[in-house]
Amino acid sequence: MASSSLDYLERSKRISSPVAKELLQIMVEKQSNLSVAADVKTKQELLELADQVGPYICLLKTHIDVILDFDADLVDQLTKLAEKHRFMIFEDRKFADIGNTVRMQYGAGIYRIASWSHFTNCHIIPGEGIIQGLKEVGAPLGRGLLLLAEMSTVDSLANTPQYTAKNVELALKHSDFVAGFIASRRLTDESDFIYMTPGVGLDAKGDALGQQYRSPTQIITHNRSDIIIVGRAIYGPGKDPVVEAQRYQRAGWEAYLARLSS
Ligand code: BMP
Repeated sequence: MASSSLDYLERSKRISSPVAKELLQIMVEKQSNLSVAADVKTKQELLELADQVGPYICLLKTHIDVILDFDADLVDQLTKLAEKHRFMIFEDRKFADIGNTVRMQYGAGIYRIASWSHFTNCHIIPGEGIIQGLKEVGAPLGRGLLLLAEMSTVDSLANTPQYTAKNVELALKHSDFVAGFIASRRLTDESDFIYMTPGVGLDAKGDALGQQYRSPTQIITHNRSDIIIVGRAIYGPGKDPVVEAQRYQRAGWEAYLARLSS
């Protein structure tokens, strides 16, 4: 049976990646396939937003290099909030360099991403070495990698069959570290991976810089992705993050239930 026809609970028992397993368990417990893309600029804003939306999400996605006043205490507090509300953390670093360089960028520097982020991601532009470099740092810590097999923007160069297929090939080869994909749709049933999709919105159709938004129904029910990643639609101007997080949690879960019954 194709893994996308199984429910999240059944998949959590079978999937090989330990972080994907834990994430699927959290999704079932909280009835949430919502990840909030917390693209805010200060430590206080990030912690406040994480605390507000924490009860409704399975995963918090960060761009930690955007934070003006980053310090180690931010990571400690984020980790405490993740435990309090039971969500995981995904630093959307989009590594793209040679293996030797990403090894340093992932494990060291100011951010020491591998020490606190359950998931991170990379482009496979440099070839297999980027996965090998990240794996040397992340695998011993029990972390998981997501490959950017597609992007949500209107003219993304990643959305070509050959490039996406190469992502699948490398994920299958490194399934001891690759937990899943950033993509708009399920890409393979050969092995189970977790699929996360940004560019999701119920109201706007896009932004002025090429972003495109599709509905949770399109992404979860029809495209068989697993997690919707929602940013500005939750905390943008005039939005109440709690109300919107609840709304997207509901929409994402209903889309999942519709998939199971289809
Ligand atoms: P928003 O919902 O506000 O458009 O934010 C989308 C988030 O997802 C951003 O953090 C962006 O970096 C990320 N993202 C994306 O939009 N498209 C992709 O293809 C990959 C991403 O990581």
